[in-house]
Amino acid sequence: ESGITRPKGYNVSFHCNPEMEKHHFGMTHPMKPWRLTLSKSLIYSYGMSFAMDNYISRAATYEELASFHSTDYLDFLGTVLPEPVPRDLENQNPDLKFNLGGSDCPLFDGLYDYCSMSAGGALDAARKITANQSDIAIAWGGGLHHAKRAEASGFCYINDIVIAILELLRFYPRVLYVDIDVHHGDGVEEAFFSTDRVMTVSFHKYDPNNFFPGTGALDDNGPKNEHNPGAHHAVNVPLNDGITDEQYDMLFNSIIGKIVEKFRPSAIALQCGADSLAGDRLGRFNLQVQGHGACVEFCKKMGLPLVLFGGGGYTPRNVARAWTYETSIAIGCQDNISSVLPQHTPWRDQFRQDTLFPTLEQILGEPRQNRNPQKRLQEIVQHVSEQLRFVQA
Ligand code: TV1
Ligand code: CA
Ligand code: ZN
Repeated sequence: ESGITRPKGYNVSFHCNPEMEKHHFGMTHPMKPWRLTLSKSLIYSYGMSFAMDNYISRAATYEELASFHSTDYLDFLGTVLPEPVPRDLENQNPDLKFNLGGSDCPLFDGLYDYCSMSAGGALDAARKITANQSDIAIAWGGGLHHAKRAEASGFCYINDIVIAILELLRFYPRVLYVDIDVHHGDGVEEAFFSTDRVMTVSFHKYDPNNFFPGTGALDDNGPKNEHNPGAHHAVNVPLNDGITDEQYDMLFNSIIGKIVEKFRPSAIALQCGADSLAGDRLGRFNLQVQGHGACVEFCKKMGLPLVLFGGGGYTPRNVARAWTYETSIAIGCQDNISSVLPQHTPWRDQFRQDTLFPTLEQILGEPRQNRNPQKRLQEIVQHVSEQLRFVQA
Protein backbone atom coordinates (compact mmCIF):
# COMPACT_ATOMS: atom_id res chain seq x y z
CA GLU A 1 0.00 0.00 0.00
CA SER A 2 1.36 3.39 -1.03
CA GLY A 3 -0.66 5.18 1.63
CA ILE A 4 -2.14 7.49 -0.98
CA THR A 5 -5.88 7.02 -0.98
CA ARG A 6 -8.87 8.89 -2.33
CA PRO A 7 -10.89 10.87 0.17
CA LYS A 8 -13.66 8.74 1.69
CA GLY A 9 -17.12 9.11 0.28
CA TYR A 10 -18.65 8.58 -3.07
CA ASN A 11 -16.72 7.33 -6.05
CA VAL A 12 -17.84 9.39 -9.01
CA SER A 13 -17.05 8.70 -12.66
CA PHE A 14 -17.42 11.21 -15.48
CA HIS A 15 -17.98 10.03 -19.03
CA CYS A 16 -17.68 12.32 -22.04
CA ASN A 17 -16.45 12.42 -25.59
CA PRO A 18 -15.12 15.71 -26.96
CA GLU A 19 -15.78 14.51 -30.53
CA MET A 20 -19.50 14.52 -29.81
CA GLU A 21 -19.49 18.23 -29.01
CA LYS A 22 -18.24 19.18 -32.47
CA HIS A 23 -21.49 18.19 -34.22
CA HIS A 24 -24.07 20.69 -35.38
CA PHE A 25 -27.82 20.29 -35.87
CA GLY A 26 -27.91 23.52 -37.93
CA MET A 27 -27.47 27.23 -37.28
CA THR A 28 -30.93 27.97 -35.87
CA HIS A 29 -31.61 24.58 -34.23
CA PRO A 30 -31.98 24.93 -30.44
CA MET A 31 -29.94 21.78 -29.65
CA LYS A 32 -26.33 22.93 -29.40
CA PRO A 33 -23.86 20.12 -28.57
CA TRP A 34 -21.40 22.93 -27.75
CA ARG A 35 -23.23 23.37 -24.41
CA LEU A 36 -21.38 20.17 -23.36
CA THR A 37 -18.05 21.92 -24.01
CA LEU A 38 -19.15 24.94 -21.98
CA SER A 39 -20.34 22.68 -19.12
CA LYS A 40 -17.10 20.72 -19.04
CA SER A 41 -15.00 23.84 -19.14
CA LEU A 42 -16.76 25.14 -16.03
CA ILE A 43 -16.56 21.76 -14.26
CA TYR A 44 -12.81 21.56 -14.98
CA SER A 45 -12.26 25.21 -14.01
CA TYR A 46 -13.59 24.41 -10.55
CA GLY A 47 -11.05 21.57 -10.39
CA MET A 48 -13.69 18.88 -10.04
CA SER A 49 -11.92 16.47 -12.38
CA PHE A 50 -9.45 15.81 -9.55
CA ALA A 51 -12.25 14.33 -7.45
CA MET A 52 -13.65 11.98 -10.14
CA ASP A 53 -12.56 9.21 -12.45
CA ASN A 54 -12.58 10.81 -15.90
CA TYR A 55 -13.18 8.74 -19.00
CA ILE A 56 -13.34 9.52 -22.69
CA SER A 57 -16.29 7.34 -23.64
CA ARG A 58 -16.36 4.95 -26.58
CA ALA A 59 -18.89 5.04 -29.34
CA ALA A 60 -21.54 2.34 -28.75
CA THR A 61 -21.38 -0.54 -31.23
CA TYR A 62 -24.15 -1.44 -33.67
CA GLU A 63 -25.01 -4.48 -31.51
CA GLU A 64 -25.27 -2.31 -28.40
CA LEU A 65 -27.60 0.12 -30.19
CA ALA A 66 -29.62 -2.88 -31.41
CA SER A 67 -30.32 -3.92 -27.80
CA PHE A 68 -33.21 -1.43 -28.12
CA HIS A 69 -33.44 -0.12 -31.69
CA SER A 70 -34.64 -2.02 -34.76
CA THR A 71 -31.97 -2.96 -37.29
CA ASP A 72 -34.05 -1.40 -40.11
CA TYR A 73 -33.87 1.92 -38.33
CA LEU A 74 -30.16 1.61 -37.44
CA ASP A 75 -29.25 0.62 -41.01
CA PHE A 76 -31.09 3.65 -42.36
CA LEU A 77 -29.52 5.93 -39.71
CA GLY A 78 -26.09 4.63 -40.70
CA THR A 79 -26.52 5.39 -44.41
CA VAL A 80 -28.60 8.57 -44.75
CA LEU A 81 -26.72 11.57 -46.04
CA PRO A 82 -27.19 15.14 -44.89
CA GLU A 83 -29.45 17.20 -47.07
CA PRO A 84 -27.86 20.03 -49.01
CA VAL A 85 -30.51 22.56 -47.94
CA PRO A 86 -31.85 22.25 -44.39
CA ARG A 87 -35.59 22.39 -44.05
CA ASP A 88 -37.17 25.16 -42.03
CA LEU A 89 -40.17 24.93 -39.71
CA GLU A 90 -42.63 25.86 -42.47
CA ASN A 91 -41.28 23.29 -44.91
CA GLN A 92 -41.82 19.92 -43.23
CA ASN A 93 -41.83 16.85 -45.40
CA PRO A 94 -44.94 14.89 -44.38
CA ASP A 95 -43.56 11.43 -45.24
CA LEU A 96 -40.19 11.22 -43.57
CA LYS A 97 -38.67 7.78 -43.13
CA PHE A 98 -38.38 6.99 -39.40
CA ASN A 99 -39.17 10.68 -38.76
CA LEU A 100 -35.66 11.55 -39.90
CA GLY A 101 -34.82 14.73 -41.79
CA GLY A 102 -37.52 17.11 -40.51
CA SER A 103 -36.71 20.31 -38.66
CA ASP A 104 -36.61 18.68 -35.19
CA CYS A 105 -34.45 15.71 -36.23
CA PRO A 106 -32.37 16.95 -39.14
CA LEU A 107 -29.81 14.88 -40.99
CA PHE A 108 -26.38 16.38 -40.35
CA ASP A 109 -22.77 15.43 -41.00
CA GLY A 110 -21.60 12.64 -38.69
CA LEU A 111 -25.10 11.98 -37.32
CA TYR A 112 -24.46 8.27 -36.73
CA ASP A 113 -21.17 9.03 -34.91
CA TYR A 114 -22.87 11.64 -32.74
CA CYS A 115 -25.61 9.17 -31.76
CA SER A 116 -23.29 6.27 -31.05
CA MET A 117 -21.04 8.50 -28.91
CA SER A 118 -23.99 9.72 -26.84
CA ALA A 119 -25.07 6.12 -26.26
CA GLY A 120 -21.47 5.01 -25.62
CA GLY A 121 -21.12 7.49 -22.76
CA ALA A 122 -24.39 6.40 -21.18
CA LEU A 123 -23.47 2.73 -21.51
CA ASP A 124 -19.97 3.25 -20.09
CA ALA A 125 -21.56 5.05 -17.13
CA ALA A 126 -24.00 2.17 -16.54
CA ARG A 127 -21.17 -0.37 -16.73
CA LYS A 128 -19.04 1.51 -14.17
CA ILE A 129 -22.03 1.20 -11.84
CA THR A 130 -22.69 -2.49 -12.46
CA ALA A 131 -18.96 -3.23 -12.05
CA ASN A 132 -19.22 -1.61 -8.58
CA GLN A 133 -16.49 0.84 -9.54
CA SER A 134 -18.65 3.96 -9.21
CA ASP A 135 -21.37 5.03 -6.83
CA ILE A 136 -22.44 7.82 -9.17
CA ALA A 137 -21.66 7.81 -12.89
CA ILE A 138 -22.22 10.94 -14.99
CA ALA A 139 -22.97 11.09 -18.73
CA TRP A 140 -24.02 14.65 -19.56
CA GLY A 141 -23.90 13.78 -23.29
CA GLY A 142 -26.79 11.34 -22.85
CA GLY A 143 -30.40 11.73 -21.78
CA LEU A 144 -32.08 11.67 -25.19
CA HIS A 145 -35.41 10.43 -23.87
CA HIS A 146 -37.75 10.82 -26.89
CA ALA A 147 -36.15 8.32 -29.30
CA LYS A 148 -38.31 5.25 -30.05
CA ARG A 149 -37.33 1.73 -31.16
CA ALA A 150 -37.68 2.64 -34.84
CA GLU A 151 -38.20 6.39 -34.85
CA ALA A 152 -36.38 9.61 -34.16
CA SER A 153 -38.31 12.23 -32.19
CA GLY A 154 -37.74 15.64 -30.58
CA PHE A 155 -33.99 16.06 -31.26
CA CYS A 156 -33.38 12.42 -30.16
CA TYR A 157 -32.28 9.64 -32.53
CA ILE A 158 -30.90 6.96 -30.21
CA ASN A 159 -32.35 6.37 -26.76
CA ASP A 160 -29.15 6.08 -24.74
CA ILE A 161 -31.16 5.97 -21.49
CA VAL A 162 -33.11 2.85 -22.49
CA ILE A 163 -29.87 1.18 -23.62
CA ALA A 164 -28.19 2.06 -20.30
CA ILE A 165 -31.16 0.85 -18.22
CA LEU A 166 -31.23 -2.44 -20.14
CA GLU A 167 -27.59 -2.86 -19.07
CA LEU A 168 -28.49 -2.09 -15.42
CA LEU A 169 -31.29 -4.68 -15.62
CA ARG A 170 -28.72 -7.41 -16.32
CA PHE A 171 -27.49 -6.93 -12.73
CA TYR A 172 -30.29 -5.29 -10.77
CA PRO A 173 -33.85 -6.54 -10.25
CA ARG A 174 -35.47 -3.08 -10.31
CA VAL A 175 -34.47 0.31 -11.72
CA LEU A 176 -36.16 3.65 -11.00
CA TYR A 177 -36.07 6.15 -13.87
CA VAL A 178 -36.60 9.82 -12.95
CA ASP A 179 -36.84 12.59 -15.57
CA ILE A 180 -36.67 16.31 -14.67
CA ASP A 181 -36.40 17.57 -18.27
CA VAL A 182 -39.25 20.05 -18.99
CA HIS A 183 -40.51 17.61 -21.66
CA HIS A 184 -42.27 14.29 -21.03
CA GLY A 185 -39.89 11.29 -21.08
CA ASP A 186 -42.12 9.43 -23.53
CA GLY A 187 -39.52 7.20 -25.21
CA VAL A 188 -38.24 5.72 -21.94
CA GLU A 189 -41.77 5.34 -20.57
CA GLU A 190 -42.93 3.48 -23.69
CA ALA A 191 -39.87 1.21 -23.80
CA PHE A 192 -40.67 -0.12 -20.32
CA PHE A 193 -44.47 -0.02 -20.52
CA SER A 194 -44.83 -3.78 -20.10
CA THR A 195 -42.36 -4.54 -17.33
CA ASP A 196 -42.61 -4.11 -13.56
CA ARG A 197 -38.81 -4.04 -13.25
CA VAL A 198 -38.60 -0.40 -14.29
CA MET A 199 -40.68 2.39 -12.83
CA THR A 200 -40.58 5.60 -14.87
CA VAL A 201 -41.36 9.03 -13.38
CA SER A 202 -41.42 12.19 -15.47
CA PHE A 203 -42.00 15.77 -14.27
CA HIS A 204 -42.90 17.97 -17.23
CA LYS A 205 -44.81 20.89 -18.67
CA TYR A 206 -48.10 19.38 -19.89
CA ASP A 207 -50.33 21.02 -22.45
CA PRO A 208 -51.48 18.40 -24.96
CA ASN A 209 -52.11 20.86 -27.77
CA ASN A 210 -49.34 23.36 -27.31
CA PHE A 211 -46.31 21.67 -25.80
CA PHE A 212 -44.20 18.79 -27.11
CA PRO A 213 -44.76 15.82 -27.06
CA GLY A 214 -48.30 16.23 -25.66
CA THR A 215 -48.29 12.96 -23.67
CA GLY A 216 -47.81 12.36 -19.93
CA ALA A 217 -51.16 13.15 -18.30
CA LEU A 218 -51.54 12.38 -14.58
CA ASP A 219 -53.62 9.26 -15.25
CA ASP A 220 -51.42 7.84 -18.03
CA ASN A 221 -49.82 5.16 -15.89
CA GLY A 222 -49.14 2.35 -18.32
CA PRO A 223 -51.50 0.07 -20.28
CA LYS A 224 -54.17 -0.94 -17.77
CA ASN A 225 -55.00 -4.46 -18.95
CA GLU A 226 -54.90 -7.06 -16.20
CA HIS A 227 -52.13 -9.16 -17.66
CA ASN A 228 -49.64 -6.36 -18.05
CA PRO A 229 -47.11 -6.43 -15.20
CA GLY A 230 -46.08 -2.89 -16.21
CA ALA A 231 -49.49 -1.43 -15.37
CA HIS A 232 -49.19 1.39 -12.78
CA HIS A 233 -45.40 1.56 -13.28
CA ALA A 234 -45.45 4.85 -15.21
CA VAL A 235 -45.79 7.96 -13.04
CA ASN A 236 -46.52 11.30 -14.67
CA VAL A 237 -46.34 14.71 -13.02
CA PRO A 238 -47.94 17.21 -15.43
CA LEU A 239 -47.14 20.83 -14.56
CA ASN A 240 -47.90 24.33 -15.78
CA ASP A 241 -45.72 27.34 -16.58
CA GLY A 242 -43.72 29.07 -13.89
CA ILE A 243 -43.27 26.38 -11.21
CA THR A 244 -40.80 27.48 -8.51
CA ASP A 245 -37.96 25.75 -6.64
CA GLU A 246 -40.03 25.45 -3.44
CA GLN A 247 -43.01 23.79 -5.15
CA TYR A 248 -40.85 21.49 -7.27
CA ASP A 249 -38.81 20.45 -4.24
CA MET A 250 -41.98 19.62 -2.28
CA LEU A 251 -43.38 17.56 -5.18
CA PHE A 252 -40.11 15.81 -6.00
CA ASN A 253 -39.25 14.81 -2.43
CA SER A 254 -42.73 13.65 -1.61
CA ILE A 255 -43.24 11.68 -4.84
CA ILE A 256 -39.77 10.17 -5.19
CA GLY A 257 -39.65 9.46 -1.44
CA LYS A 258 -42.89 7.47 -1.60
CA ILE A 259 -41.81 5.63 -4.75
CA VAL A 260 -38.44 4.56 -3.35
CA GLU A 261 -40.20 3.30 -0.21
CA LYS A 262 -42.76 1.26 -2.17
CA PHE A 263 -40.90 0.15 -5.32
CA ARG A 264 -37.54 -0.42 -3.56
CA PRO A 265 -35.36 0.12 -6.63
CA SER A 266 -31.84 -1.28 -6.70
CA ALA A 267 -30.53 1.64 -8.80
CA ILE A 268 -31.68 5.07 -9.97
CA ALA A 269 -31.28 6.56 -13.46
CA LEU A 270 -31.84 10.35 -13.33
CA GLN A 271 -32.28 12.40 -16.50
CA CYS A 272 -31.24 15.97 -15.63
CA GLY A 273 -32.59 17.89 -18.64
CA ALA A 274 -31.71 21.52 -17.93
CA ASP A 275 -34.55 23.00 -20.00
CA SER A 276 -36.64 23.01 -16.81
CA LEU A 277 -34.52 25.98 -15.62
CA ALA A 278 -35.83 29.54 -15.71
CA GLY A 279 -34.78 31.41 -18.82
CA ASP A 280 -34.53 28.34 -21.04
CA ARG A 281 -35.13 29.03 -24.73
CA LEU A 282 -37.79 26.27 -24.92
CA GLY A 283 -38.76 25.67 -21.28
CA ARG A 284 -41.34 27.55 -19.22
CA PHE A 285 -40.51 26.88 -15.58
CA ASN A 286 -39.00 29.20 -12.94
CA LEU A 287 -36.50 26.68 -11.54
CA GLN A 288 -33.11 27.92 -10.40
CA VAL A 289 -29.82 26.04 -10.37
CA GLN A 290 -30.37 25.30 -6.64
CA GLY A 291 -33.85 23.79 -7.14
CA HIS A 292 -32.76 21.69 -10.11
CA GLY A 293 -29.74 20.47 -8.16
CA ALA A 294 -31.88 19.63 -5.12
CA CYS A 295 -33.37 16.76 -7.18
CA VAL A 296 -29.89 15.30 -7.68
CA GLU A 297 -29.14 15.75 -3.99
CA PHE A 298 -32.35 13.97 -2.99
CA CYS A 299 -31.63 11.01 -5.29
CA LYS A 300 -28.07 10.79 -3.99
CA LYS A 301 -29.39 10.67 -0.40
CA MET A 302 -31.36 7.50 -1.26
CA GLY A 303 -27.94 5.81 -1.11
CA LEU A 304 -28.48 3.73 -4.25
CA PRO A 305 -26.23 3.38 -7.32
CA LEU A 306 -27.00 6.43 -9.44
CA VAL A 307 -26.51 7.28 -13.12
CA LEU A 308 -26.88 10.95 -14.10
CA PHE A 309 -27.79 11.75 -17.70
CA GLY A 310 -28.02 15.10 -19.45
CA GLY A 311 -30.94 15.83 -21.76
CA GLY A 312 -32.51 19.06 -22.95
CA GLY A 313 -31.21 22.52 -22.12
CA TYR A 314 -31.27 25.34 -24.64
CA THR A 315 -29.68 28.30 -22.88
CA PRO A 316 -26.09 26.97 -22.75
CA ARG A 317 -24.84 29.23 -19.91
CA ASN A 318 -27.59 27.93 -17.62
CA VAL A 319 -27.07 24.32 -18.71
CA ALA A 320 -23.40 24.67 -17.80
CA ARG A 321 -24.24 26.14 -14.39
CA ALA A 322 -26.74 23.38 -13.55
CA TRP A 323 -24.59 20.47 -14.64
CA THR A 324 -21.55 21.96 -12.88
CA TYR A 325 -23.50 22.35 -9.62
CA GLU A 326 -24.88 18.82 -10.01
CA THR A 327 -21.40 17.41 -10.62
CA SER A 328 -20.34 19.10 -7.36
CA ILE A 329 -23.30 17.47 -5.57
CA ALA A 330 -22.30 14.06 -6.93
CA ILE A 331 -18.77 14.56 -5.60
CA GLY A 332 -20.07 16.06 -2.36
CA CYS A 333 -18.19 19.37 -2.60
CA GLN A 334 -21.22 21.62 -3.19
CA ASP A 335 -20.77 23.46 0.11
CA ASN A 336 -17.09 24.12 -0.53
CA ILE A 337 -17.11 25.60 -4.02
CA SER A 338 -17.18 29.31 -4.69
CA SER A 339 -20.42 30.76 -6.04
CA VAL A 340 -18.26 33.15 -8.04
CA LEU A 341 -17.19 31.55 -11.33
CA PRO A 342 -13.41 30.88 -11.36
CA GLN A 343 -11.49 33.76 -12.97
CA HIS A 344 -9.72 31.48 -15.46
CA THR A 345 -12.96 29.85 -16.77
CA PRO A 346 -12.79 29.71 -20.58
CA TRP A 347 -15.62 31.66 -22.28
CA ARG A 348 -16.32 33.32 -18.91
CA ASP A 349 -18.12 36.21 -20.61
CA GLN A 350 -20.70 33.74 -21.98
CA PHE A 351 -22.13 33.49 -18.47
CA ARG A 352 -23.22 37.18 -18.31
CA GLN A 353 -23.28 37.17 -14.48
CA ASP A 354 -20.17 35.90 -12.69
CA THR A 355 -22.15 33.73 -10.27
CA LEU A 356 -23.06 30.04 -10.35
CA PHE A 357 -26.45 30.95 -8.86
CA PRO A 358 -28.05 33.89 -10.68
CA THR A 359 -31.30 35.16 -9.19
CA LEU A 360 -34.59 34.93 -11.10
CA GLU A 361 -34.37 38.67 -11.64
CA GLN A 362 -30.88 38.31 -13.13
CA ILE A 363 -32.05 35.49 -15.41
CA LEU A 364 -35.42 36.81 -16.52
CA GLY A 365 -35.89 40.40 -15.47
CA GLU A 366 -39.54 39.67 -14.69
CA PRO A 367 -40.18 36.03 -13.53
CA ARG A 368 -42.71 34.03 -15.56
CA GLN A 369 -46.20 33.91 -14.02
CA ASN A 370 -46.65 30.81 -11.83
CA ARG A 371 -49.66 28.83 -13.05
CA ASN A 372 -49.40 25.98 -10.53
CA PRO A 373 -51.93 26.43 -7.71
CA GLN A 374 -50.95 24.62 -4.50
CA LYS A 375 -54.26 22.73 -4.59
CA ARG A 376 -53.40 21.12 -7.95
CA LEU A 377 -50.00 20.02 -6.65
CA GLN A 378 -51.71 18.35 -3.68
CA GLU A 379 -54.01 16.50 -6.10
CA ILE A 380 -50.98 15.24 -7.99
CA VAL A 381 -49.34 13.90 -4.81
CA GLN A 382 -52.67 12.32 -3.84
CA HIS A 383 -53.02 10.59 -7.26
CA VAL A 384 -49.48 9.20 -7.08
CA SER A 385 -50.08 7.88 -3.53
CA GLU A 386 -53.19 6.07 -4.74
CA GLN A 387 -51.39 4.72 -7.80
CA LEU A 388 -48.65 3.30 -5.58
CA ARG A 389 -51.15 1.07 -3.80
CA PHE A 390 -50.95 -1.13 -6.93
CA VAL A 391 -47.16 -1.32 -6.84
CA GLN A 392 -45.07 -3.74 -4.86
CA ALA A 393 -41.38 -4.47 -4.75
C1 TV1 B 1 -34.92 23.95 -36.24
C2 TV1 B 1 -34.75 25.31 -36.10
C3 TV1 B 1 -35.73 23.24 -35.36
C4 TV1 B 1 -35.39 26.00 -35.09
C5 TV1 B 1 -37.21 23.23 -33.41
C6 TV1 B 1 -39.14 23.59 -30.22
C7 TV1 B 1 -36.39 23.91 -34.33
C8 TV1 B 1 -37.84 23.92 -32.39
C9 TV1 B 1 -36.23 25.31 -34.19
C10 TV1 B 1 -38.68 23.19 -31.46
C11 TV1 B 1 -37.64 25.32 -32.33
C12 TV1 B 1 -39.81 21.59 -30.56
C13 TV1 B 1 -42.33 20.25 -31.87
C14 TV1 B 1 -43.88 20.55 -33.85
C15 TV1 B 1 -43.54 18.55 -33.35
C16 TV1 B 1 -42.74 19.77 -33.24
C17 TV1 B 1 -33.36 16.50 -25.62
C18 TV1 B 1 -44.93 18.90 -35.37
C19 TV1 B 1 -37.95 27.38 -31.18
C20 TV1 B 1 -34.65 16.23 -24.96
C21 TV1 B 1 -37.78 18.44 -28.23
C22 TV1 B 1 -38.83 19.47 -28.57
C23 TV1 B 1 -37.24 18.51 -26.81
C24 TV1 B 1 -39.43 19.23 -29.90
C25 TV1 B 1 -36.11 17.52 -26.58
C26 TV1 B 1 -40.46 20.26 -30.31
C27 TV1 B 1 -35.75 17.30 -25.12
N1 TV1 B 1 -39.87 22.56 -29.70
N2 TV1 B 1 -36.86 25.97 -33.19
N3 TV1 B 1 -39.10 21.93 -31.63
N4 TV1 B 1 -44.65 19.29 -34.03
N5 TV1 B 1 -41.08 19.85 -31.52
O1 TV1 B 1 -43.01 20.93 -31.15
O2 TV1 B 1 -36.83 16.83 -24.37
O3 TV1 B 1 -35.34 18.49 -24.51
O4 TV1 B 1 -38.25 26.00 -31.32
CA1 CA C 1 -39.56 15.25 -17.81
ZN1 ZN D 1 -36.60 18.80 -22.99
